[in-house]
Amino acid sequence: APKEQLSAEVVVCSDTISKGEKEDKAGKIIISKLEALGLSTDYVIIPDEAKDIAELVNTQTADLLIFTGGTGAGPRDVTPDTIRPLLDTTLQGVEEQIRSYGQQRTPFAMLSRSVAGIKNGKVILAFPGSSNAAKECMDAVFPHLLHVFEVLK
Ligand code: MTE
Ligand code: CU1
Repeated sequence: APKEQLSAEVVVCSDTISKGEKEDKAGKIIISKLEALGLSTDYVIIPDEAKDIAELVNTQTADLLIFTGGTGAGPRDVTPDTIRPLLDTTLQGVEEQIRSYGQQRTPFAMLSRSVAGIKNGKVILAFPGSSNAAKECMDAVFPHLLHVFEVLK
């Protein structure tokens, strides 16, 4: 039987982009890659605020929720710290894949605290905010990550 279309929500976490001081590139790259894979997509920009991030994780209805930004080591980088305690399961191998793929391309990838896990049967990812890093993280895990939806049914 033909599979139902999977849905994704892309969340850009950035104080500067949410204030309109900078243009989003990473979120748009993620969207275009997801659409090329046949997913339906939605898009939102939020500041680097734990409250906004947690609300999205807790009320998530799309099959896949991808955050971009706030994974670094700065004082406003709260995306991983907020998401991780809310997850039901960590997809540790997916995190390892993101890190090894990145580190084969730039040693700076060691500074990302990317997250992959499951919450209420939905897949949650947190990628870095630079457009090149977001592109690399997408290439690292897709299309093979989509197999998780066969397992989650
Ligand atoms: N991961 C990949 N694959 N490629 C990259 O170029 N850049 C890193 C890292 N992860 C990078 C990467 C850099 S320079 C930083 S500072 C961290 O992600 C954190 O990014 P963020 O704070 O924008 O989320
Ligand atoms: Cu950096």
